[in-house]
Amino acid sequence: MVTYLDKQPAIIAVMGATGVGKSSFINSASGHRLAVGHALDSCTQEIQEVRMEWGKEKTPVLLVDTPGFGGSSMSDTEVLRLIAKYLVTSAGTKLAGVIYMHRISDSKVEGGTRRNFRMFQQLCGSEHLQQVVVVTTWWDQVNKQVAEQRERQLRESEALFKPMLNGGASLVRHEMLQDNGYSSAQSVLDHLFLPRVAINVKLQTQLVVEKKPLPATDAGSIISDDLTRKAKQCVSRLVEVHEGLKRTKDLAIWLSLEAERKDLQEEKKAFRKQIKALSKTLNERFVL
Ligand SMILES: Nc1nc2c(ncn2[C@@H]2O[C@H](COP(=O)(O)OP(=O)(O)OP(=O)(O)O)[C@@H](O)[C@H]2O)c(=O)[nH]1
Ligand SMILES: [Mg+2]
Repeated sequence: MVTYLDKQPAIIAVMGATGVGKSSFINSASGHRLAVGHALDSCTQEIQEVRMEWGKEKTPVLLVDTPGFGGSSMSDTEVLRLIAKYLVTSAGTKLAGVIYMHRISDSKVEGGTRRNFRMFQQLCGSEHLQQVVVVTTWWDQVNKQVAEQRERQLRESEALFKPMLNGGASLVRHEMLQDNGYSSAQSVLDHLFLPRVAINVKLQTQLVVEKKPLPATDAGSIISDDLTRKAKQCVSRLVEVHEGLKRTKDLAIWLSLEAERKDLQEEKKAFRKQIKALSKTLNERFVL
């Protein structure tokens, strides 16, 4: 087991869907002023590193802010590529821990949220889960009883956090009401500093040791399978629309089908572009 040295910063990656509060959490923990989002659009578009010192021993820490999955201004492919590249180049060696943030104010855990979490699970793997903390945010926006009920569901659902928690991960709350969330953020970090070990996540092992291309890694294949499925759906709907255009004699129907055809062509182009971008990493060499 590798322990990190006092002089080397302990690297902690912060991940999660767009808008959950990753940059805000890093600001709370470190006193920095990273840009935070104002709209539904994703805010952070690059990997950002923030240095801070932790605890009485002033352990140097590098908090790594990542762009969120599920935003409209960056595709999941771009986000995963950035994270993958960081994990095998800049972070290079080992991580002190990984934080996954989830917004407790979301009334339903929908498909997109489940998918993001599945991707995160695949990125982490099932080893070293004691170095993973799932952090719930936005407690101030929900009635406490409702939020606690949701927290229980997150903890107990096999499709959500239960498998990771059983494997040793922690589920903790981050509340920003007092001292801009500073003490809450410090206690989140406590969960990662008690074991004092440094780890590689599964994505690093698959890219560096097993030399897999990104789309063939477990996290990459979630995106790649998803894109392929959506592209196929798009193509089969296009075939139906073409048939409809040939057959219809009704002008209003023809116009609406023609508008749909144009949209579908654009969608098809966008999926192809993303599939190409993900496969581009096939020829990339990630070097430690
Ligand atoms: N009410 C409330 N708002 C929060 C909380 N955490 C973050 N926010 C707000 O949510 C918005 C998005 O926060 P960010 O920190 O930019 O979220 P992010 O996860 O970094 O988002 P991306 O960079 O787009 O991935 C900002 O307006 C924050 O002020 C919270 O606990 N409660
Ligand atoms: Mg951000």
